[in-house]
Amino acid sequence: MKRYYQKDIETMPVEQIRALQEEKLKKQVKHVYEHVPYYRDLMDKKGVKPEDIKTLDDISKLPFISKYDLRETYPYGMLAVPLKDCVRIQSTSGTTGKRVIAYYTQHDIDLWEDCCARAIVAAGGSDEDIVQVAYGYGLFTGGFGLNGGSHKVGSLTLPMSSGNTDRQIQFIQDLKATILCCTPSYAAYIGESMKERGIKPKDNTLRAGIFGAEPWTEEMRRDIEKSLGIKAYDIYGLTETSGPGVAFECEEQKGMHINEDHFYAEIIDPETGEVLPEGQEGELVFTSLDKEAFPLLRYRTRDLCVLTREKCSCGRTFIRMKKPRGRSDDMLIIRGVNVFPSQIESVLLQEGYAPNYRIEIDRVNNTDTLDVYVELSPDQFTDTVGAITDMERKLSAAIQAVLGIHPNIHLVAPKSIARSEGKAVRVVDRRKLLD
Ligand code: DLL
Repeated sequence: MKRYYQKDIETMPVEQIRALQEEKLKKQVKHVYEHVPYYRDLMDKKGVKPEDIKTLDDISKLPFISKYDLRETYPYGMLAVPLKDCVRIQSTSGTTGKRVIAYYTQHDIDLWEDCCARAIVAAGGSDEDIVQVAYGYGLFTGGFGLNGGSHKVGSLTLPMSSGNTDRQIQFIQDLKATILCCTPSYAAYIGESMKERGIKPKDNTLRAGIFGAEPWTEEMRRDIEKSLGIKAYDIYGLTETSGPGVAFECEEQKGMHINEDHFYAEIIDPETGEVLPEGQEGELVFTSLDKEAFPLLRYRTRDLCVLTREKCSCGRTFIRMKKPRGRSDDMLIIRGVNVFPSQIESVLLQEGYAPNYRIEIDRVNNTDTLDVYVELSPDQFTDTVGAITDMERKLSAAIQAVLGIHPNIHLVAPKSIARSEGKAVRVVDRRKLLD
């Protein structure tokens, strides 16, 4: 039996979705123009007025918003309602500059939690489930977002937050959790830790996982599914649009359905800003159609991906986004070649290594160097130098075949690479320190 959280909306005919989006867009542009002086100035400079937005396609007349604008308006410059109407603030970690502060009215929280509830139901969740939320709680949106969604579904919610892996495993075992929500890297770590404790995948009650907040490959998905004995679903979102739940996977797992009644998605050429046709890869841009407090119009996410409207057999009509390849600013240019960390991750897992690795880039005598530190599992570990050198050579050739550049591979001892309980940091680019 197919299950939806809000069937009428999730399976709405495409023409109806577009009509709904058009209605909401017109209202939203007016709301922002009237209440956010910063965006009004941007629109005035472009010579566009709310009345000029008559159809969905007119959205291309509107100016983009980027992280730059959020920094310029920090902390309250994008607020579109009186502060007293807001009930919550969430924020990004601020590792790449000033934090982004997102504010929510109760209506905004409700729609955000609905989005997360849809994701949980799409992953097979119901009021019979026990949902262990091991995303961080606090300013990060992961914990509270999935927590709220789980409540709406009526599932028994375990607000674990991230970390304390022993306790995570104990709760999975003792309380018989059925759905685990955390980052994919933390899921891999929990799977590894269970194995170390002699808990076999069939010995735990988990049957699904809802993992996101960082890029992860199909190989990583299979690895986690095997180690935890579950089906692993992807979930996407960002603080600027509310948090997790902007898009989610259904049982088909062929891309994530974007909650189009709340978010209008575009793909643009990151260089020119031109809107690209469906199926072409580019930068994902979101417009929040009905958020009240922090309604960003045409927000440039810097995430690179592809949209498709191909019919999905789950019955949902929402457009799907493929797994994002990473942020445009995650792309490394090494000796003139574009490299995404996810390409390296795919090869490592295909070659039978666990997803414990660190990528280091440096510049020596004006030439970029690429070093990949890959951890051996206890089964792979050997202290025979010849055997290690052979394995390193083989892995190096496999990565070179994909990237076109030679990496220096360093196979390192089990447990020597730090595990992640949240978003994994796997790249150290020392060139940035030199610039
Ligand atoms: O990571 C919200 C979230 C929490 C999503 C829990 C999913 C689950 P931020 O910290 O603002 O918000 O980071 C947003 O993370 O622009 C992407 O680059 C990346 N990201 C999020 N989900 C995925 C995913 C949360 N499923 C940024 N695949 C986004 C790839 C993702 N990247």
